[in-house]
Amino acid sequence: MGISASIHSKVKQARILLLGLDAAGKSTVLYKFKFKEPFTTIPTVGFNVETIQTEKHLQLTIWDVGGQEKLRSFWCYYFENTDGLVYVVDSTNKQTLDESRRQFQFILQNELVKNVPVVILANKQDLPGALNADEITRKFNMKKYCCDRDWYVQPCCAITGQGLAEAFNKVTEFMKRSKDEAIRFSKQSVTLKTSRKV
Ligand SMILES: Nc1nc2c(ncn2[C@@H]2O[C@H](COP(=O)(O)OP(=O)(O)OP(=O)(O)O)[C@@H](O)[C@H]2O)c(=O)[nH]1
Ligand SMILES: [Mg+2]
Repeated sequence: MGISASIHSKVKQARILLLGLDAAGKSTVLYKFKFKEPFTTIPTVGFNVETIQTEKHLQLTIWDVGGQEKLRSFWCYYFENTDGLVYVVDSTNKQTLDESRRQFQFILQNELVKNVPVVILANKQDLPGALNADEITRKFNMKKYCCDRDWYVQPCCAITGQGLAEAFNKVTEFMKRSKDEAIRFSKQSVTLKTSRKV
């Protein structure tokens, strides 16, 4: 886990997983963030993947996996080597919020994404009745279920792109922090091993 770089390249790579129920707006997020243009989506069967250079030395590979019910059992095949999870919620759809929360909490239990930082996108803020970030935070019981990792809830509108850059900046900041902590931890354990020998 953590941002990685090939020895031949200065550009670091990070793998981001974009999940959420069908029609939450994942593909709209992906293509708006990548191309900055309005995009007509169709329900994703399988996945879409795009690489986006967000900083001079950082490239994100974003995997957008279809969220229809029959496809959710395949989500776990994308978990390995994930550096950051961006979970998209349709903040207006009261009927699907409980199911979305259940799926989210199920993902968090998987060992392959243990401690992986999370950003929830509270999407469709342009529509009337959308729950705001505080309401989504409470509804998804973030303080309890994400107590073992960095997390953030970002309100957004995938159609206009509002909030998307902030969300991907946030997940990048978290990923860098967990990479720094991993380095610090491995240095500490080397120091401990060395001092034990003396
Ligand atoms: N009003 C509004 N509509 C949105 C927003 N984001 C997405 N949509 C619409 O929601 C519908 C579903 O969006 P998609 O991006 O295809 O949803 P998805 O999560 O990729 O769905 P699956 O591929 O089936 O998992 C589309 O009609 C989008 O135009 C938003 O922020 N506001
Ligand atoms: Mg899609």
